[in-house]
Amino acid sequence: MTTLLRTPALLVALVVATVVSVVGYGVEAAAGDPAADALGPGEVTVTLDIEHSRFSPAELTVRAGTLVRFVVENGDPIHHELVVGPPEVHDAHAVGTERFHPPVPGEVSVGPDATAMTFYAFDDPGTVEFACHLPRHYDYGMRGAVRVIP
Ligand SMILES: [Cu+2]
Repeated sequence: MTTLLRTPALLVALVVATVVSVVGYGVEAAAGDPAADALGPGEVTVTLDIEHSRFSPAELTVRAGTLVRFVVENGDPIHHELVVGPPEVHDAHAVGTERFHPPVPGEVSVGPDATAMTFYAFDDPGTVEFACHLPRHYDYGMRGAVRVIP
């Protein structure tokens, strides 16, 4: 098993398969323990699909101490971005004029029909918002939340 996990593509496939099965299970377990569908701790990969200016999934639960590798797959023919962080980060971007982002953890621009990636460490319990702050996208509903549980 250890040898197999050294193959990055296989590791990603395993993580994606795990996420899919966890999400599938989460529907049935929604009324139960919130920790049942939580990801982490450690490093996990989450694929965020963008379709019609919406993130999917729009809600995630991770355990404190999880480093999430966000793979953002933009299925729209327009630019989007993913900004993950505390309220002050979103406030700055909401009034900002940056259309493209340099590689800052938790912030990435993604072109039409393109895929981009960023990492974000969820260290403390709470709720961390993610969003696209291109003009009018946030108000349209292009946002989501990561619930961080102990
Ligand atoms: Cu957008």
